[in-house]
Amino acid sequence: MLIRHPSDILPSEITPPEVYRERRRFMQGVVALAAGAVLGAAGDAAAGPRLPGVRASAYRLDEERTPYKDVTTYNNFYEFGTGKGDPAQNAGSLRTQSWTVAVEGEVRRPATWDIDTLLKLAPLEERVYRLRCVEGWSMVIPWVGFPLRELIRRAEPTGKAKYVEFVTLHDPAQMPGQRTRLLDWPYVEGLRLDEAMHPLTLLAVGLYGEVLPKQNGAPVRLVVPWKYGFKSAKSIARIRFVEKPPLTAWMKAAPREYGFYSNVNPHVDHPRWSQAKERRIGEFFKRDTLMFNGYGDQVAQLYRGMDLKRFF
Ligand SMILES: Nc1nc2c(c(=O)[nH]1)N[C@H]1C(S)=C(S)[C@@H](COP(=O)(O)O)O[C@H]1N2
Ligand SMILES: [Mo]
Repeated sequence: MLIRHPSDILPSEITPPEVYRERRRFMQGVVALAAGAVLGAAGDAAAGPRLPGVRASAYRLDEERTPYKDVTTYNNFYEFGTGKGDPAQNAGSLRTQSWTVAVEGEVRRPATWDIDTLLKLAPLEERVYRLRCVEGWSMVIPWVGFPLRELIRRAEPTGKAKYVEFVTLHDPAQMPGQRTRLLDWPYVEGLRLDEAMHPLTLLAVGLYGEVLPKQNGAPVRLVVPWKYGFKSAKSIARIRFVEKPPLTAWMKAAPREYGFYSNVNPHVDHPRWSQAKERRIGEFFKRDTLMFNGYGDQVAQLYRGMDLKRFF
């Protein structure tokens, strides 16, 4: 993120809004999912173990899904290197077996979830979301997971819980990037409690119907589709409920460039580049970046009365 500069701006394209109201397509999707035919139909060569019992959801987009190949070979995961191809190349050293997620802090029921129990915490659904990286590229990814609020509900936050902190595994033996001083490890992200409770906020355990590839943040990662991609912390080991806004890894590294909120906003430029447009991976022409990444109808009310230039 600190290194790459998005290039020139090209004429706009009009991005269609979400069409999950489009009942017909939705039903087609349900049938396709039930038949397990979605991957074949998309021509995507998914490689990993399938996740059983994944339901279709109403979260669908009338936009082409980014091919599996691109989703799993063009990544940001600095624990495994800064090149886009590095995570796919190097994440093999991550051990995702016997993984646990500690839920702690201002909760009545702190717990340590092992990954198998976590997978059964709520029904798994497929949700197709846009992902907009702060660097100026975007993808459309069919995640598999469940709303984070399902986990939060079970943890029973106390009245003091105002924010949620997400902490990636810290183990330089498994994550070679953590032997560098690129960031102040471990990777930390945060949300306001109401953002974390929002129905769009997903705890993802898979994509394209299969177990999450390591380079995409196995075994469990956050997906917050209306915020820049870096808010969606990968390979989460801790979820901590706190009173004060967490100091995130990117805020520590470059406080002028990365704020706590980091909502996708075409009207608030990064100090070093415009955020008005984006390049969808696989496309040639840039398209307009949408306010809240196109999820404004669902999330704008979270920020009513806030100056989003100040709270960037
Ligand atoms: N732990 C960790 N999480 C991370 C990152 C990272 O470097 N480390 N990169 C972020 C960034 S900048 C983006 S755009 C997304 C990319 O997710 P993807 O590779 O699955 O598309 O992951 C985010 N989560
Ligand atoms: Mo990003």
